[in-house]
Amino acid sequence: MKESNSKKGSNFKESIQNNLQKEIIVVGDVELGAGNLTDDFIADKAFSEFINSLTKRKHPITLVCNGDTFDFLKCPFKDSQDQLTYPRHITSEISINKLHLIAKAHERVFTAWKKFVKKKKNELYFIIGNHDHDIFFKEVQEEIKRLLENKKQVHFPGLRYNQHEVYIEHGHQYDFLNRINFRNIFLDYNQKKILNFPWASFGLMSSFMDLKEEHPFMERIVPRQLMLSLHGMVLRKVNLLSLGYFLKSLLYHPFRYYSDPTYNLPTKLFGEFYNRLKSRHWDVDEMIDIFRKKKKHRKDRIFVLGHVHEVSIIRKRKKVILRPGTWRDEYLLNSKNRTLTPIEKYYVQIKVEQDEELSYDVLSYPTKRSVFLFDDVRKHEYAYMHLAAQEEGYRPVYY
Ligand SMILES: [Mn+2]
Repeated sequence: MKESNSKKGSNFKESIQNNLQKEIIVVGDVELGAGNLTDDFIADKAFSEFINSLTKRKHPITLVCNGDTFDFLKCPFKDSQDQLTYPRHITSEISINKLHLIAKAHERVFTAWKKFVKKKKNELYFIIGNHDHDIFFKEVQEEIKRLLENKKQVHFPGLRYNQHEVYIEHGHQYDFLNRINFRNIFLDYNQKKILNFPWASFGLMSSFMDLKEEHPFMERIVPRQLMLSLHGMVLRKVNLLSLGYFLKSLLYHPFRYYSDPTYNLPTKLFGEFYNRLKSRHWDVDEMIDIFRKKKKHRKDRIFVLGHVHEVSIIRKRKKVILRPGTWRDEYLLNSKNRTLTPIEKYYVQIKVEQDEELSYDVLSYPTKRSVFLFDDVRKHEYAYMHLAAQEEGYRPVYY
């Protein structure tokens, strides 16, 4: 991907100003958390400056946050004794409690969004991803609007944005482990409405949060398999927890928690598991293929997907699939010299002309970060959590 030059961009903007109807900007997988050890977002300075730069542009801007904007899944809940816990039964009250922790930990971002929608020409969209299913609660949507002090220009279109032949979706519906049953978004539990998460998300919340707090940096490293191959202890813990959760889901939970619908046996999912094991079919890039097959007949021209944290432009005939990657803190591990290079932040830019003509690009938003050494980080994970936050100009709340 080519580096963008913001100066050049603004000249270009002025020269085509007359024809430009609006600009659609898409960011994905921002993953704002509570500012604790399970929160992987530290780019507050860069992200808020980026939003502020959009606010300053003269033409109308539609900013689409394409799912997993909020990391509700890994975000703790603060109980009445001020303890941080990870409950499994998520009511709208619990989601709003989490939202308040997120808004406090990332005030700069909320302030930037608030200023962005103060301009009447701008629109802000939040699409739902697998980390922010909590947005399905109308109460959560209302609370976000209240925090951003705007009712009219803050939108929650559900799973997708689809205007001007532009189709934007997070993409977890093409990932068999994380997709949701759209007909059963909520469950009834003790006369309360709670979120019905995919089996993998329930497992993450109830089994993996201790490990994440113990090794908060390791999960920021990709490729994950390579990281695990260099960190035997984390590999063993992940394997043990996964196997444990799998077996418990199968043999224990359905009986122990018979009346709790969040422990229902995911028979369909296990069927798919079994088929995949049999055919050794675990292609990582298959999401795009599934997406293509399902959306083949759509008339849209530009598709934007997130979820897998990849940056790419894939053209086929007159259509294009764009992926702007993630804004959370992530590192690429080099197997030869065992260095960790911070992954750059990207966004999708789509220009809609007066005659509905479209043009697009995937651009980087440059930040200054240094390269870490894997073996140092492995030894001093917490120290490097702080160092990374410091380099991004972020002050964590809880570590
Ligand atoms: Mn996702």
